[in-house]
Amino acid sequence: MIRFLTAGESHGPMLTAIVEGLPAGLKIVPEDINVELRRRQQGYGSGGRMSIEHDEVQITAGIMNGMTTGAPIALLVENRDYKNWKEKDIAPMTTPRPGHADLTGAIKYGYHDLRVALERASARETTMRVAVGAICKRLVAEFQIMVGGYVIQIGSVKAQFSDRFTLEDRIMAAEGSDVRCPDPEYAELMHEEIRQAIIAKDTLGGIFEVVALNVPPGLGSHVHYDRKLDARIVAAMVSIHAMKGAEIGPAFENAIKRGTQVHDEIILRGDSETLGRRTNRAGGIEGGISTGEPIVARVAMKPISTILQAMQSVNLATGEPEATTYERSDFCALPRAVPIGEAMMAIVIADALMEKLGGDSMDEMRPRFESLRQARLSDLPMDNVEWRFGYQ
Ligand code: EPS
Repeated sequence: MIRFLTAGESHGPMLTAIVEGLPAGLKIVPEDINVELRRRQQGYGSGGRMSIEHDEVQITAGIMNGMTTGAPIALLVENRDYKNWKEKDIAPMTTPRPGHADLTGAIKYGYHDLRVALERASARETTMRVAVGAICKRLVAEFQIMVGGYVIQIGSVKAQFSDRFTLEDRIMAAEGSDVRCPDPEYAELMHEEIRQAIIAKDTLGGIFEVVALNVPPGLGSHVHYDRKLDARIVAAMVSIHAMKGAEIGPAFENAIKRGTQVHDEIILRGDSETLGRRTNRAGGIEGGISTGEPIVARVAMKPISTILQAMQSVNLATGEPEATTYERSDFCALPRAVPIGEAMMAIVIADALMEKLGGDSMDEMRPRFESLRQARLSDLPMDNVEWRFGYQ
């Protein structure tokens, strides 16, 4: 339903996105997008580039007087660093960095200078994902759906949160942390972990969680692989630069437990009418369909592959073994990765919501949202004698 494309290179003149499929009548002002762009630029462990860029969006199509028209929305963010690079006469890069797209990009496209691959493979591209995600966040917020995230692990420092620390409170608390970790004690340990990595001229990865709250039950589907909401979320997360794994809920922890210790028991709430769950180890999705519980995705980011220290490689021009040379980069991008994960979650949820509700305008979507079937006994008629299982 919602399609988007991004274009642009890391040090080219600008980044562009076009997003299509949003309804008419959604209020959007540039500040809605700029807030998210700023969040993506903050965090301890960044390299020098973030002091050059001050990302600000220009909306060039699809929004009139602060309201979506239903037409494709075009967005543009300038690269301030472009002016520093356009005059530069940079020697071709011929020694690929392990872990980056330098070598694989060159094998695939036949580049003679590895810089051509890295310019597009750079995580600078995520600026536009965050811009598109900001619009999708606005859309889902109209239906009280909130998307947020926080860091749970950096390097070897793994935060443990009490169950009493609600997801909403974690999201709020993370906002005040320069490592985007909601617990100040763990945040300090993570900060120190990054500081030590910087001293050691190395990089760090980690794990963050992205959550979507107040998602109605019934988004996604069990009927086909490409309609499953969990599959769509995992694919969206792993499509982000340096993200190598994603799970819905504590999937890998669940894998080593018994079924009775994993599945979320179904209960009747106090009104004896609404169905609920005692726990949410399924991460808000069963059978590829949202349950109505919070959707929780955990995402694993590898350490950034541009490293101050040299790593063994081969100079493709000379054919000789050669160590990599340093390129400016971030040391740890976990804090900055969270808003990107949120953007991808918002895009998937907005897409699934549009699919469920249909409609060309917000006015059409609202009453349809109100009439969605809920996890209530009265919404689950089991009394139709004609509509039964059978293969006749
Ligand atoms: C990146 C390398 C660095 C990062 C960049 C991603 O850029 P530069 O080579 O200009 O120092 O700062 O990320 C961004 C520019 C950004 O906006 O996030 C890379 O190679 O992936």
